[in-house]
Amino acid sequence: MFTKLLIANRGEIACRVIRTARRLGIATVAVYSDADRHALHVQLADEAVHVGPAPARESYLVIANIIEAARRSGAQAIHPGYGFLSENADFARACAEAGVVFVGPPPAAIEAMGSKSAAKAIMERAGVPLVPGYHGDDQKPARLKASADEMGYPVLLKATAGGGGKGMRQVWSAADFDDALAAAQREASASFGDERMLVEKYLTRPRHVEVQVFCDSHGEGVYLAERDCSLQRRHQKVIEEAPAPGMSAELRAAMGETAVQAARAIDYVGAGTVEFLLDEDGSFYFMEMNTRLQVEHPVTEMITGQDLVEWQLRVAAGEPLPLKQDAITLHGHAFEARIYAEDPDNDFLPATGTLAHLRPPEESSHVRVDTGVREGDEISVYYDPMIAKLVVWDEDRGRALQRLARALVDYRIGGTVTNLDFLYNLVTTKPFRNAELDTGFIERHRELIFREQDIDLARDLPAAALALLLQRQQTARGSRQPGDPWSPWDSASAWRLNEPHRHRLRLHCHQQDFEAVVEARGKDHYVVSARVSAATTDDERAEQRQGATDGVDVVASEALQARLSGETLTLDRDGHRQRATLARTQDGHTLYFAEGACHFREWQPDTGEGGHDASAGGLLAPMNGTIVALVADVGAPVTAGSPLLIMEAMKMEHTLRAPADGSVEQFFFQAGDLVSGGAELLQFTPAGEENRESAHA
Ligand code: MV4
Repeated sequence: MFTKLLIANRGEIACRVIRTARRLGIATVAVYSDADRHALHVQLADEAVHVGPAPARESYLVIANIIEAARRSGAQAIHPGYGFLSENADFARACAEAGVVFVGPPPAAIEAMGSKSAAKAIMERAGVPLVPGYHGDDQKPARLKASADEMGYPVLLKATAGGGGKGMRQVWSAADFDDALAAAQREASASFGDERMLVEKYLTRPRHVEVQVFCDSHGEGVYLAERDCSLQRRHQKVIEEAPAPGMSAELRAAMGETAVQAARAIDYVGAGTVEFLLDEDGSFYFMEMNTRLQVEHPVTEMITGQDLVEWQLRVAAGEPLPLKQDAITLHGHAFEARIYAEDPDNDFLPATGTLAHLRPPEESSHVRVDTGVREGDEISVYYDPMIAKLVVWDEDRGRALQRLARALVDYRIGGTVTNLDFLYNLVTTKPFRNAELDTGFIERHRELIFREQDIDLARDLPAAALALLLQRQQTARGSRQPGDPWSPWDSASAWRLNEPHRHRLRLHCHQQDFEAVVEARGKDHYVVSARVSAATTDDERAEQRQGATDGVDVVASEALQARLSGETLTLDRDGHRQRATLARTQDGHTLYFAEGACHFREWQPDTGEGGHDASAGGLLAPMNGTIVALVADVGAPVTAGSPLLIMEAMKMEHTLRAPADGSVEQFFFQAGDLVSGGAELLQFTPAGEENRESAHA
């Protein structure tokens, strides 16, 4: 077995391979680009070699740089992961020429499967079933049409040079064929420079079922069951599961043996995946073969109990397959959800940002998180915006699905847009629960999946108000130098002699402004009122300040108590206790409940100069810095523009001024404190608002 392995990849797959190598006592070498200098996979590896600038084509894809990294580090083998150079026959050859073992198939096998049409021809000769159709060289329209007429409509025109769904066109009747063919040829010529077509029987509701195969260098080959990957969007897999729902033992054996037969047809060695289209009548047809370990391999690992990277390393080191076919047993059901920084509400555009808040669900024998990022990492613009693969297992599909839904809710990510809500909505639809799977699922159930999430103001608003207040008090307590813990000046509870300790908060959430009044009674806090602030424009707010417009209560005053410990908010609603996680985000906060999340921020009344809410920087630290002096007295009236607090940042003094006539209710920091950019520094009450809530109590 190798003593040192170089991983020619990044992100979650690099971390995953390193994890297995470490378990096997193999030293690891990471490679990294400029953008990945501080990435998790570099930190996890024993050594790391810089291979070039951020763009993959200048670093991870430069064969010479990867080979040089192996030479410099003395790695005996290279694991390519997936993507990047994992299916590059030239790279596999370069490894062999450099005397480094390529953890993957022979270059010839990679090449054989590289062309979809050549692959189909090889499989046809090997007796592997293909979709009924015509793959011939005679490309005369009459010949192509005759094949369509013979197999019956609908048919699918596929560009021979196409792949991954590109260059496909459905033809539903003979009358449409000529025009459709001409259009498909034009597209193929424009896209691939090759207008050759193949004609196939169109399967209207196929499933994408792929079989994991493994072959060693001693002529042994096995299959490790199948994965259903039908849930795809624009040919990108979204959710994968194993085993495929509804598979009989006979069908599993038939597809598995056919997959091994396909692998043998190209003298395969290593981990491979044979993709089939599974028709509604149980017929299955070869689609393509992937000559690498796939992204979704963990679901196979979860139901077989095997570590496929360990198998790869052993086979690459010349060892026989760890198990014979009859020793491979399946137990339970597994799902994988791909968590991405992308915006499902904006055509799944990749998102950017910093992972300001990142709390994966707790891992266990039921929950596995394969990730390559940590809290605080930037989502790189140079690579695939995958945050993690969330993998769950349980005894059967129903229980595994329950685990998946829960784990998606428990996955807390703040600072960038993600597809978590989309995934949760998808896996909780009835058709998915009923395993009504086929490659058109997402498109067909789009309305259901993108259903508007119910806004639960009665839950969100009081909780957000309490969270904000408790978080402020927690910050104020945390920032004060240890003084006299009993000094009333040191209290953050806004205790007032002979008066209810009431706090007025202005929140913006679910696209509306709200005003809430919270009363502190001992260690508990009660939401006295929470109402929509009718003021939605600056003028309306100004008018409302004159008391001209009252909001409408969205929650009756209720005995909602709350406590905040760290990030955990415990809410007690008349004895019904629930927990939520509070996270700061770039422009406010997010409260994560079991059933969903609520994003909110504080807003300040309009002062006429814009910057109406705290998050616009009115009373927030403009950047990291140090508090120099508190220049206003708590409770003393000040006029708009008066200096309230001075802080030093970037070698300059910054004075925070009163946004309006009014007074400072509370400073959250003292002179000498370090504050981070965006931190709320004080609570300011505009003139005429001090006792407003008493009018409404
Ligand atoms: C098909 C098909 C239906 N009938 N061939 C899409 C890309 C490539 N892998 C093959 N694909 C398909 N070929 C026939 N004769 C439907 C698809 C297809 C598909 C296949 C697998 C996974 C997702 C898919 C999404 C759309 C269409």
